[in-house]
Amino acid sequence: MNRFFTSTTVGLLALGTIFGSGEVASAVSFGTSIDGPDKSLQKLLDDLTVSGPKIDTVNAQTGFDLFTNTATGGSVGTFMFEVAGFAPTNKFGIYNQKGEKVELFGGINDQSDRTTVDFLANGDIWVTTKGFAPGNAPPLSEKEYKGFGNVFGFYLETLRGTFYTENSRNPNGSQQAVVYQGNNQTTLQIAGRQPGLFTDNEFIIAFEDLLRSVPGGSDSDFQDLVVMFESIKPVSAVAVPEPGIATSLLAFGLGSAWMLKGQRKKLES
Ligand SMILES: [Ca+2]
Ligand SMILES: [Ca+2]
Ligand SMILES: [Ca+2]
Repeated sequence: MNRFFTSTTVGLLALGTIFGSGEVASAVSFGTSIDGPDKSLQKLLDDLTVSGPKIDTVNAQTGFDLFTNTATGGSVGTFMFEVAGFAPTNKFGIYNQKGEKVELFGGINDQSDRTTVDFLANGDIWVTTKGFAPGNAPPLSEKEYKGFGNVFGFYLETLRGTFYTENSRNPNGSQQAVVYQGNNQTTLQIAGRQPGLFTDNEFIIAFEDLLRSVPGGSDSDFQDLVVMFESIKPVSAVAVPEPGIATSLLAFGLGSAWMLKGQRKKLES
């Protein structure tokens, strides 16, 4: 391996570290919710805020799209809310890198319902789900999934298709979810639950259920199905990068590739 190839690899690896799955994350623009002007994701999260700074739905977007478990080897998810005509049929779950989906909440589930995922050493996972008031309160269910592993993203399944936290898996690379990380400052109270501090191992996953890349096809309100998940850690993808860093790394990568091309020509001639 010559040094030109090495520098190209380093440059591209650095880019990969910044952008995770290789896509450039940027803050998404919200549209006006068809559910009403007082039903924006910002307003709905403000309504759950007991104390501390409000969650800034625009500037606090993280760009995280893949996660793994933390030391407990288990995670809890709480259904926060869903404001969508498709709510009774929308489903929420996790998927692995092979694209295998595991449903955590079905159409019957709604606010305050809970799911747990146990990540076992052999790669199997156990999922238990229980409903609580308000809204529907379906009974406890439990299921085992073989060989799922412990690196996963989140999906929203609708009657028209499935959307993923990784934009690259969505039609036209459309961004269909925004993700917020706990700030250790804001106290939130989910309907039916005790209030508590939004800690930094907790994440809010907020989905839009209409494909946004179709002009006029989506209201981009991102409150169609919203879940908080805890005891998870982002993998590879990191927060929205500073444009300067991204540009200089891209320049470094391209520059290295250009040098590599020159080196190849030299060898051929
Ligand atoms: Ca909605
Ligand atoms: Ca419920
Ligand atoms: Ca929507």
